[in-house]
Amino acid sequence: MGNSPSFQQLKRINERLAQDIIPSSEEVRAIFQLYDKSGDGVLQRDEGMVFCRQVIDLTILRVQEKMSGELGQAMVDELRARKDQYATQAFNQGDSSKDGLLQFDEFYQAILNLRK
Ligand SMILES: [Ca+2]
Repeated sequence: MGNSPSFQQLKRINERLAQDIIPSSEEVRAIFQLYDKSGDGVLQRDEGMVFCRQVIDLTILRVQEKMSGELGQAMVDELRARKDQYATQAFNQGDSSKDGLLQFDEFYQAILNLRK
């Protein structure tokens, strides 16, 4: 984890969201295109899951930054052990139209939801 261009971009956007800087649709589209390997303008489940696993990786980083001690470590262990399960949940939540794809508007909303 951590070194792919998409993850670096995601981390940067997340840091700016923490400062209440809302990314423009162009910025988010540039990241979306990194996940859209087939280039058809939507994220199929396998492409969307790459994004969702990175969202969990981001959560792990945040926990590591903000929580020390046993509780933080327990959360990190849990997130790592169940990463695919949490990523699947994130995908299903993000796919609000329930068609098994992440459209750009769903992706944009998922990015904005990183603020929570
Ligand atoms: Ca969808």
